Amino acid sequence: MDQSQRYAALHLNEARLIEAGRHVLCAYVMKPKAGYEPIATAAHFAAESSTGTNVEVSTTDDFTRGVDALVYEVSPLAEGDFLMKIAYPIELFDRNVIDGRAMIVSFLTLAIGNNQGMGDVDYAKMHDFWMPPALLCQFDGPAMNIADLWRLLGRPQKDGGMIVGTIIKPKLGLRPQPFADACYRFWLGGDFVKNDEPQGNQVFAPLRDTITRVADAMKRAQDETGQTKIFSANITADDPFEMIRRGEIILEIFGPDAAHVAFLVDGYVGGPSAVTLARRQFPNQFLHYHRAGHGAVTSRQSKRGYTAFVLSKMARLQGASGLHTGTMGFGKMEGDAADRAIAFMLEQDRAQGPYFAQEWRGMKATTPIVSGGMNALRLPGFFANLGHANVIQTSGGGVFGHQGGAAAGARSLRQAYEAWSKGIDLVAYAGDHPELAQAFNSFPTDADALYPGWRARLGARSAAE
Ligand code: CAP
Ligand code: MG
Repeated sequence: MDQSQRYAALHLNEARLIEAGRHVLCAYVMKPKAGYEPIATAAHFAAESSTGTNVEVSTTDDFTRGVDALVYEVSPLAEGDFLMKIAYPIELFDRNVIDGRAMIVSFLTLAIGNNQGMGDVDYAKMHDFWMPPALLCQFDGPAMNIADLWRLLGRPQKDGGMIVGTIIKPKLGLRPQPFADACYRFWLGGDFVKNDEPQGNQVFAPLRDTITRVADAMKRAQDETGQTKIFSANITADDPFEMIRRGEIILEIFGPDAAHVAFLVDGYVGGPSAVTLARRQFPNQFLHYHRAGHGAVTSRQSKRGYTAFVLSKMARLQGASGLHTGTMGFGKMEGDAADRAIAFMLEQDRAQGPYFAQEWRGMKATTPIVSGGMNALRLPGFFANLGHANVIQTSGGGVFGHQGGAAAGARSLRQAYEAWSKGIDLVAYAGDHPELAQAFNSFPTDADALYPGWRARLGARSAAE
């Protein structure tokens, strides 16, 4: 059934829709299945994503029609794809009974819901969306971000610079004491330690035992260095009550150092409920959104779902204090330099997306967390691309694969940040910073690729390190 008469409104003007602010606008790249007409397919997509189904139903009334999602653009792209833009009336979106606030699950259920498996759509992937002020203000947004961590670390609240972080590796398999020892050793040189995304309450590392030893390691490292240290503890679980209990246990164990604890949530696999639970149950803890698994839908190889850019906008709306934003082609995960647009969308009050400019109207920024195959050698290129270093950077292999051990690995990251901040060539800076010099020897393949001739320039020193 062709529903374009009802659900296609190609006369609508986007600028006017934005000015009116009564619709969420979504941009998709869509391909109709062979034999299906693009506008009719788009109209069916909008119907299934709002007030319709595949046939007219007798119960539809004028009010229903008044909240139809409307396709307002269908433009041909390459290879049979179409840019499809849909305007969703804000009335469609579900609101909490407890406080009237908006929710991401409703946004996803409509805008990336049944429409992901329709018989007439080969694929459709959301590349951007625009949230109007009337609904934007109904999302929690972040309670805290990097500024709160800089305050803890005694740094300026603005441009406080890179927070030197690590992920305890191996990803799994450390019992409580070796885990705590790894934390302690890193904290002698670094600021921020996180659980790796699957670490929690494994039988060989019970959470209470591990966290007790980590809290002790934090105390000793703080005493030894005179500096505040931070731990990002994974509280992700299927059961929300388990998540709450884990958070409570962790804060209780850290006691006077509880303010130095962030809560890590695997936000993609845990889903929006897990993110909002952490945001609302523990508003005084930095909410560390790890996105493990997101590649299933965000990868460039996936033509369905939504992009990493869209994931990031949803994370800020939900209140992530920090979000993994990838390494923009400088690390081991998928991504490229243009992904800096994700960081800008998270940290600025107005940023341009692929299709929409978004005003955040004072909603707190979400801090980019940079992770994935990084080490000291890769940092300068990353910062040059991003244009700043006000991020949390976590290197696992880049620290625990450093020849000098974890503390030296941490120092090499900080030295790389210092060199970049001062505009000093990394090899030159390594000349009088031994831990950085050791990083060249620890990661020679990267060194050769990024700094040709480094061996001669570092001289005997690098060989002896
Ligand atoms: C990095 C990491 C991160 C991924 C996440 C890992 O370890 O801990 O979880 O980088 O990717 O498990 O691989 P390394 P992203 O530093 O040892 O690579 O930040 O892109 O979501
Ligand atoms: Mg990890």
